[in-house]
Amino acid sequence: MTTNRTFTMIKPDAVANGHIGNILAMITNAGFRIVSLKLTQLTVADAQAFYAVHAQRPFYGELVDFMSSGPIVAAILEKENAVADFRTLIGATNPAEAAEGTIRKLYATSMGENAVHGSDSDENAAIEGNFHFSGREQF
Ligand code: DAT
Ligand code: MG
Repeated sequence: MTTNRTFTMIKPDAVANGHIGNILAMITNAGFRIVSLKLTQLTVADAQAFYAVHAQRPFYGELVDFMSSGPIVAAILEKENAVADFRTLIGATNPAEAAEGTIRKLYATSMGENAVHGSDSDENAAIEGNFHFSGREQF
């Protein structure tokens, strides 16, 4: 089943580098509607839980430290085919491989500090959105 929502985070590198406005503009110009939005910071425990699927990977500790290192922007986004279209908009995980014009090509600094998160499935989009936002915060 395809739903029409995805979940994103503007990661600590992109927030620290002053890219919140430009990234949100790219997202809305690409046709996504903002369902939920906030500036927040993950605790270490939050980051460990959010990325639990990667717990056995060698970069997990680095990823958890980075994602809890400063404020992020969390958002739920709505658009037809949201998960796949948003992955296209952000580009490849490694910014060196990201297509021209993608958010990661423009704003990511490295594989680990790659500016934005995008859900990889409808199921995870719902889990991740509900991790950050209550039902009352989803418009
Ligand atoms: P994506 O964020 O494109 O869905 P992923 O789910 O495979 O990528 O990995 C989650 C995050 O972990 C990714 O955005 C950055 C970090 N990461 C992934 N592979 C990495 C690696 N080989 N070295 C360092 N960080 C990595
Ligand atoms: Mg992923």
